[in-house]
Amino acid sequence: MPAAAWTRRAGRRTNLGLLVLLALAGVTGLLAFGVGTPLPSRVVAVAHGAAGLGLLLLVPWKSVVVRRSRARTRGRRDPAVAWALAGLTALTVATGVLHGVAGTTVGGVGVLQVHVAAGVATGLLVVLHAVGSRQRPRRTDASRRALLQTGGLAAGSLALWAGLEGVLRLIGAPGARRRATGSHERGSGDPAAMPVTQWFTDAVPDEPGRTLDLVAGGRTTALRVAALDRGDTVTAVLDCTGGWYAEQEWRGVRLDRLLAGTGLPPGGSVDVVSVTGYRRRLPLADAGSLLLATHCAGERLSAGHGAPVRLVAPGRRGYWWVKWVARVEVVDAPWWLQPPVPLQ
Ligand code: HEM
Ligand SMILES: Nc1nc2c(c(=O)[nH]1)N[C@H]1C(S)=C(S)[C@@H](COP(=O)(O)O)O[C@H]1N2
Ligand SMILES: [Mo]
Repeated sequence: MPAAAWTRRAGRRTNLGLLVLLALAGVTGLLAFGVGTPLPSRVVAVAHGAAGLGLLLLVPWKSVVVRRSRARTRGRRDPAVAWALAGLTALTVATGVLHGVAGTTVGGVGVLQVHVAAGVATGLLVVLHAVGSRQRPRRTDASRRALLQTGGLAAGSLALWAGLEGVLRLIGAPGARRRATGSHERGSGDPAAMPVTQWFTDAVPDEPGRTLDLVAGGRTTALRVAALDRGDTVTAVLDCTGGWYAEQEWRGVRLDRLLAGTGLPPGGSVDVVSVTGYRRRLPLADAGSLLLATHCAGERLSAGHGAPVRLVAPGRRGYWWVKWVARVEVVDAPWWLQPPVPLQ
């Protein structure tokens, strides 16, 4: 079958377009885990959605490229990586959209977890595939036509994203009420209905701690947990990278109040360490907005939600909200000197 007239230009630039969109989707996907405040979250989520959906626009051209390449290299090139890449990309886009439309789990499977795993695998295969079929840039890539094509692809991708959002609103899908991060609401004001989630391999400890070690200025003070309920409250959204969020009223003690008078190093950080070993390091400059919480919605924390005390880190994604806190230590090292996400 001859290629339709409008796909005649399928070729090298189709591949470059796919590569750029995949790279953009990959980078913004990873960035999505790093941002939690409304505006940056929105910008990242829109760019991510548009880049991912934009891949679909290039499918007609790519299928022509594939047909030509098969005719040319019949039997000489093992297409296994290429087809695995196509399958994983389709799975990634499908689960991304499914999460947007339907919610966080389908049949007990976390849709976003599958999406992220497929996305990361896609990224690895793209590298393998692109190294095997390198496309050299040419002078004409900066031509007027190429610029128009790029602009058209960008506009089409954004239009596809906006169209999907419009459809969600029209049909009243749960996804129409997603937060800027893309997360769905679960159990706001009702901690019992809020999911209990662990980042990776961590588990609810059998023995919750009874004291919290405060290490600052070369001294360690063991604080009884009861002494941490000082009536400081904050209403904040816990937004898990698994794709759900809940707004709660948290109560306990603000970190700057807890640390007052301990002699804080300028530019220093604070390590918040769980009894399980799970830990995060945050800038001391943020202490005024951080809370060590013993209560949620007026009730003592449940074991799953971090009893007896957990960190509340407004504007940060859920993996910063260390549960079962056993130690708070002021350190000189910068906060970014740590793995970008927890390892357990
Ligand atoms: C290159 C691979 C990837 C592609 C093609 C892709 C594509 C997509 C698509 C099409 C959506 C739906 C957008 C929408 O409904 O507006 C989506 C959503 C999402 N993706 Fe990806 N993605 C990729 C990798 C990743 C990675 C590696 C992560 C995280 C580490 C990630 C995180 C997310 C999140 C959080 C959402 C939900 C955003 C929302 O609902 O607005 N993605 N992705
Ligand atoms: N010690 C510890 N704290 C943790 C985690 C963990 O695995 N271990 N998971 C984090 C993640 S990813 C999220 S989303 C929240 C979930 O809090 P919840 O279980 O109370 O809903 O806790 C955070 N605190
Ligand atoms: Mo999470």
